[in-house]
Amino acid sequence: MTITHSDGFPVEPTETDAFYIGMGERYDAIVTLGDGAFPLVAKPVGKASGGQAMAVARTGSGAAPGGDASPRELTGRVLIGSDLRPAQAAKLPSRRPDATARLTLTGSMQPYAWGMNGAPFGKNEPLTVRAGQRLRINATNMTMMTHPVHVHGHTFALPSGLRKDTVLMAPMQSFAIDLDADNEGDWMIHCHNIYHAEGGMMIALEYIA
Ligand SMILES: [Cu+2]
Repeated sequence: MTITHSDGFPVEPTETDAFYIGMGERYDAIVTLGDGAFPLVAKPVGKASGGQAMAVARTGSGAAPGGDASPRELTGRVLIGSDLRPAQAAKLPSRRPDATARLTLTGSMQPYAWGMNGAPFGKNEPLTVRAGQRLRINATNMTMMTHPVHVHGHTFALPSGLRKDTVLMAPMQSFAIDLDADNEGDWMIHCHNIYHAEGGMMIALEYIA
């Protein structure tokens, strides 16, 4: 398949066998099918059990694949979305950041407690920005799990220029994300695994005068 868009923004079309998608991420893919009935399968990452989701794409006659079909592509080239390259039209205009903020993902399964910047939502300090600023958020995942980080009200650019609104952060991974503060209000930044967000992995982004 060929990935053409990430979170609605065009990317340099990229061929892959499969891709890793986090909660809240969206990808557009072009799939070229032969003649028959084919399984489209999603499996959880890092779980020995838990089953799989499957759809059948049919272009011709023949028996449908069974519910346990496991296409070999799932163990082929598996794309991580943040490795995609942006299409030119998706890039933010080049600009130095006016302000920076720190965003650290913290917490663990034992005890089951998640936070941002060292405390759960409600006890952590909101990030702040002024209208019109380019804000650079230096994000670090200090946990041993992967978290899909989602920003409300804005989209952001990774250092590659890739434009997204939700990005998977691997354990101990860091990167800067840049956003233009062009949507005044109070917004949430949260892990898109909602059970983590409900456990405290959220922080506010507030506009100040
Ligand atoms: Cu999470």
